Amino acid sequence: MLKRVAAIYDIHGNASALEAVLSEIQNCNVDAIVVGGDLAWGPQPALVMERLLSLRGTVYFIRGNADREVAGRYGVEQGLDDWIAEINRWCAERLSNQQMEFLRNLRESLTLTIDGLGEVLFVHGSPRSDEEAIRKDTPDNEIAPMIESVSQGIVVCGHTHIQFDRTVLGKRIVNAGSVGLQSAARGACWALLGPHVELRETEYDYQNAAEQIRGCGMPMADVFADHVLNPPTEGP
Ligand SMILES: [Mn+2]
Repeated sequence: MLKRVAAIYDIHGNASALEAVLSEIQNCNVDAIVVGGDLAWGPQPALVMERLLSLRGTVYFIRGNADREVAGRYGVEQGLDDWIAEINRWCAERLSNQQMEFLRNLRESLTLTIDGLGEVLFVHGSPRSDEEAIRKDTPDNEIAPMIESVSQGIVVCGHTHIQFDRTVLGKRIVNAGSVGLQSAARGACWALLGPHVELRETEYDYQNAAEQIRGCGMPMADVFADHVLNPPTEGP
């Protein structure tokens, strides 16, 4: 039984946001960290992968759609939009073979038993897909088929980059939000689990992060930098 677990989702290659969250987690006395997918796709892919893979302690990783897309070198032929494919290619070129292999072998989901919460299922999008969105306002009847085969009492997800904590048909669904590409929040968002569910938002130096992002060489880096400085109110 784990006492406390940090869930960090959708880092999206934002090394400054990741660093801020990791240092806050250091003060939270956690037994484990769950990295909820969409790690590298973004402005600082190699830096973020190096940092994540050098973490000490118990760290679990699950796969996001963007990890699958980067690791598989997806392009427009696989259905990606032009600009997503361009960034995808740029990210894949920056990762080592070992980092690409790591992304390729990620598991899709994970179950942990956490003090005060019981069995918690971690997924990226929904329990049946790494790219299916569950939002704060997704109608219960649309969520029902996504969770019908879930036995765990709590589902932790991400992918839509906005935090929430709601109960649908007796199942608690927690969206951890996004560490690196958050919407409807300024800081880096994540969740602290056990014995309660705490939705957290960690401040970081947005100006400095935006400058680093502008200088990273990624296609559309300015758009990412502007996102950090002025997060949109709507998620992707
Ligand atoms: Mn995603």
